[in-house]
Amino acid sequence: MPPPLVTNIYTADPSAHVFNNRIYVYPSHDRETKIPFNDRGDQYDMVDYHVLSMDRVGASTTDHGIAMRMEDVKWVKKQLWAPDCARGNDGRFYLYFPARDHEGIFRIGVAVSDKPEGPFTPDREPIPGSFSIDPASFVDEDGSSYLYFGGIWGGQLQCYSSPSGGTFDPSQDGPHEPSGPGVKALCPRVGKLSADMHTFDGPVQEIVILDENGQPLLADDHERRFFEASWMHKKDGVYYFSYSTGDTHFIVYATSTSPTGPFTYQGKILEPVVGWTTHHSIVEHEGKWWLFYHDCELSKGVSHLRSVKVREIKYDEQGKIITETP
Ligand code: FUB
Repeated sequence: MPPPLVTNIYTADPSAHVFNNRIYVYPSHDRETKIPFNDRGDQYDMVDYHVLSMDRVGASTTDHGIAMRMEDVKWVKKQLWAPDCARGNDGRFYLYFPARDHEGIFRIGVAVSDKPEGPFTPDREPIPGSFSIDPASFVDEDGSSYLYFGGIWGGQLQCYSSPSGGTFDPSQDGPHEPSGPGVKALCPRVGKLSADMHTFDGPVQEIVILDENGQPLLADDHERRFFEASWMHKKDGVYYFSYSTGDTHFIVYATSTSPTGPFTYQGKILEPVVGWTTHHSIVEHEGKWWLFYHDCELSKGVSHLRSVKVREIKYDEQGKIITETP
């Protein structure tokens, strides 16, 4: 059983990247609260971010301390959820983070630093046209940058009237999602980032995830449909989009020849961990591929007190990821 990367704080939702040949991990910083548990996720009430880093997997992990505080982001009311970081073509580092605004609606913000470990200075407003949760950045080999995002239930994706957002229906906030025979699943969103990394370069699009027959995944297919925790990595020219299935607790993936899809469902990466949520990232370092993920073993199963871990993943000769069992 891998140990947590750090035990001085609870950490979750790890987004790992290699910058300057060092692994940097951008996690949520879980904390104890007295907020009652519910299916909106109110108990996940985080107020700052820490950045972790290490020379390589197995080496000691550095906790760089607080990289950004909620109180420094004027548009945020509460709940700093799963972040990610990208290096822009200008060499600066852009932290993307979701949080509820003063109307209780999740938006995605961006904050900037000259160093991968921060501290990060937030923009005054969220990214125009952003909504929902769990931003995951991806910089392609040609320098194009993308932000994948979205989450259902507490992540509010089901509240929106159109793929690019549209109107917000607050009555759908919480554990709601489409259902019924033949009804398509809600899908994550992707937006191309502008050259300055602060805005979307055009409207965001829905990512289509198809089954083995080329049909969109259905809403009632809870073992495969998208719930939250988007991640993108590219290996041997193939785009691997991975995500959590939420209430069935799997990390699964789909592949495409394009960063914007359509993607075809391929299988599971990680079986359920201890705890309700599961959230991950995949990164290559020193010739191996690493799965960063979290579980609740250290807190003995308290769902909002999670710890980030890492393990190697392997691919078969066809490029399929071999499923990991915690
Ligand atoms: O950490 C808060 C939320 O829990 C994340 O945004 C989700 O992905 C889930 O891990």
